[in-house]
Amino acid sequence: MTKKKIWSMALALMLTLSFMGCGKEAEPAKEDGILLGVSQIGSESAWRIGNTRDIEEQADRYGINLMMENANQKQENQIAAIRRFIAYKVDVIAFSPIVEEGWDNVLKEAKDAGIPVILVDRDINTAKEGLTTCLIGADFYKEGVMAAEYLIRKADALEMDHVNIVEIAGTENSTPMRQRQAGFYDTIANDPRMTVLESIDGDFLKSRGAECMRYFLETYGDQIDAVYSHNDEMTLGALPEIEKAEFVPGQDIIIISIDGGQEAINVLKEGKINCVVECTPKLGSALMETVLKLKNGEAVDALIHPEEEVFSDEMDTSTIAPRGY
Ligand code: GYE
Repeated sequence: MTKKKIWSMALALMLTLSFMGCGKEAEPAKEDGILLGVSQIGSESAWRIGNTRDIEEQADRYGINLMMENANQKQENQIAAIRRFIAYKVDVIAFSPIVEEGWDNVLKEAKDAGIPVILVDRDINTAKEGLTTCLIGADFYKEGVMAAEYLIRKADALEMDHVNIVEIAGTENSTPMRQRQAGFYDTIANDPRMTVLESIDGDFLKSRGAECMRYFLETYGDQIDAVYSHNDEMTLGALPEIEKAEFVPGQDIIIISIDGGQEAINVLKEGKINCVVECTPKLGSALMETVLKLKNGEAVDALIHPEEEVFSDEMDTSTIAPRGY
């Protein structure tokens, strides 16, 4: 082999390797000795389970030691977990507040102990300044807007002159419930065809989604044109009830969901759900980056929203990539 040929082969190999590297996420440097305490809400949905898994995987990837506690849907368990993290002197605390109110005392304790707190996924409502450092989570208001915009387009396409909506809402007083509702209501307010017949708290649970839907069907029967459900689990609970009542979901009743987990996307592909607004649970790497910055005394962004899209029967659903949750 000539020298020239060896050089050109080596060059080709280097180029191939560098291109192969392009598609991969760069591995972060492993940290040593950082302890992060995370209080997770529970395991109510595929979203939540995916979020827990992502935080565990990313902590591992960054070499951050994780103390993760599952509060089983109870605020008092989250408060107790945060108190344990303070007693344990973790470096940083992160938590997804189940509801917005009632955190001032425990967060003041964290502040007095000099431990920075990151809000993950959901926000809090407080009059006190400086209890938390930042929020890493979805723009729920925008999700509500996108859900309503889809419904308006669908009503146009079907030439409907009025649309009666029933709403299965997420956990009362939680940020996604409040903002998904506000974004949706503000957007349909401009369209005189739209009426919300009733909204009920389905607590983001499949069983509650089924109960709410049974009640709606008994109360409003064939008046219902559309279901707006704040998460996939409640939607998946509602669909069999609609079928039992002999309506065809996706045809007789327009179904709109939020999250975009694999199971809901499969049902979208079958045509029983019309639209799923994405809410990504993959907040782990942004969380770990923020933990490192706080540990190093660097400034952090007050608000980090991931990019999200809409999946619907307006598109070729066969092109939707596997969702991973
Ligand atoms: O939509 C739902 C859940 O806070 C964004 O919580 C999250 C919501 C999500 O369990 O499925």
